[in-house]
Amino acid sequence: MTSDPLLAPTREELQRALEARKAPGLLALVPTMGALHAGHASLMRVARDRVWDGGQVVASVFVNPLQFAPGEDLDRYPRTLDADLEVCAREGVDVVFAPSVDEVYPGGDPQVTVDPGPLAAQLEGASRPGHFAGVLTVVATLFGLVRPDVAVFGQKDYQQLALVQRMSRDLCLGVEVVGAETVREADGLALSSRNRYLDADQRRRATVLSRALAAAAERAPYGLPAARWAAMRVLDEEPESEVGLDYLAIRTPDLQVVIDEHPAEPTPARVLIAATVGTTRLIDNLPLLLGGGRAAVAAD
Ligand code: PAJ
Repeated sequence: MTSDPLLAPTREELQRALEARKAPGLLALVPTMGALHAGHASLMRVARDRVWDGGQVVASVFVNPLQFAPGEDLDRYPRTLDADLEVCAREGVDVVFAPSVDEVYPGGDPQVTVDPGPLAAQLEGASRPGHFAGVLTVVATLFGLVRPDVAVFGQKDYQQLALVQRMSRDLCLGVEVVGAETVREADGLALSSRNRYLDADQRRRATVLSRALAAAAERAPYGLPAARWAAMRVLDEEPESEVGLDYLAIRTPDLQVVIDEHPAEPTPARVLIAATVGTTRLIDNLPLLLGGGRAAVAAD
């Protein structure tokens, strides 16, 4: 049923590919930096389901220099286009936009960029200044080039998802931003292109992130301190020399508000974690229902 996607390395070829396959249905975009894994593939399936038969799915594969700080892994970030095209073909992607840096930023770094606002200075942004300005600038550029109706992002990068949703809303870009569930290894580790930097010992320890989040989610009905304490107990089992906690945060689902009181009613929230395992920085998050006590647990 599936055929090979059209590969478009330039803006012109992208436009031609979109024209050639012009369909009456919706157009969905899945932006990626390549090195595609089952997490990315799941986004393509969500996109396919969202546009259904009449529509088309575009995936972009572009390692965006603007979102990497000096000293980060821009140079060693894995580039695996042939394997990526196979994943896209399997998932029924219609067009793969895989441009060079010059193609996306023809005049060098853009003069006008997206200011991602106050949320971008917090959580991930606190240790990666400029990161979200780079992300939102390339996402806005991709939205301009592809003009999708729908764009699919992973909940794995929850703050990125929240900021892209906010950008589309605040700047009236007209793109529906859909968040897809995190795909995990059997032991709970969230799939990430950066997991390949972990050696065997670090790979074993890396499950501490998802275990800490699961512990927090399990204790969340008993309130904020119980949730935090449960997560910290899991983290404390790992030596600080091997696992360095950056943050463990509990916020409202839109990430705008830090929750610091025990809610009387069961209240949806998000728990987010960032930690460095060896030299690799990993992030993860889970939804949780905070407060409500034993009744909330029993009702589950
Ligand atoms: P990248 O890290 O390649 O991720 C592309 C998309 O895949 C993101 O929306 C991310 O949240 C999602 N993703 C990654 N791991 C996932 C997992 N385990 N389960 C579900 N989805 C997962 O995020 C970026 O690229 C870039 O910042 C980008 C948005 C492309 C802008 O350059």
